[in-house]
Order: sequence, then structure tokens, then C-alpha cells
Amino acid sequence: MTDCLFCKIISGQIPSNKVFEDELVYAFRDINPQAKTHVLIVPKAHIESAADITAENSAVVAHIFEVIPKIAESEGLKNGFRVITNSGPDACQSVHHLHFHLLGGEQMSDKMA
Ligand code: DGP
Repeated sequence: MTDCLFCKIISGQIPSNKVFEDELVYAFRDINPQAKTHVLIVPKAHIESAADITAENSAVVAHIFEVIPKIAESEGLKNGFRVITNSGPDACQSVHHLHFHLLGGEQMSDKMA
């Protein structure tokens, strides 16, 4: 996906503030944080959105959810955190490479929409 912003971030073509990386996953700070801590966690493989998760590619999603508690711990999110993925126009997905927002570090609203 040569024209994908997050593919370019993963490859290092576009700089980012890296938080975590392994063979399957890249995590970096959101450019426009919506909480004191706001990390984006993305699969290195290009998947458009949560609507495109299938039996063939879902292992990386399970892996992301194993990585999330590690990042939460390293970010000091002892009091909890929120994980969000936006899929499609109704959810205002703006970057079409599957990503999970990890938000925390402060009390958040009880409203999610
Ligand atoms: P979403 O709206 O769910 O597709 O979230 C996309 C997020 O990506 C949004 O919170 C802002 C973030 N973002 C957009 N461009 C960049 C960038 O160039 N660098 C970083 N670190 N984050 C970006």
C-alpha cells in the first residue's frame, strides 16, 4: 500500500514517535492526542479497517490485544484505559489502515459517541 499514511509511518518514510514495535505490530503517539496518553496501535500488514478483519488476518488483531496491556503498563495507565477503533464514514475513520486508539492517563467521559 504505497499511498497509505500508516504504511509510510511503519516503514519510516514518515517520522513518528514510536512507543512499541515487534514483527507484527507498530505503535506510536497520535499527532493530535485526545487524552493525556493517546497511542495508535497498528498491524504492519495493511488491513483497511475493522470491517476487513477475517479468519485469515485476525491473528494479528489478537496479537494487538496481547500487546495493549504491555503498552498500557509501560505508559503507566494503572487506573484504566480505553481502546477504540473507527471503521468507515459513520465512525469518522480518517486513515484507512486498521488502528486501535489507546487512550488514558486521565478520567475520560462515560460517553463514547
Ligand atoms: P481515525 O480518525 O480513527 O482514522 O484516526 C486517525 C488518527 O491518526 C487521528 O487520531 C490522527 C492520527 N494521525 C493522522 N495523521 C498522523 C500522522 O501523520 N502522524 C501521527 N502520529 N498520527 C496521525
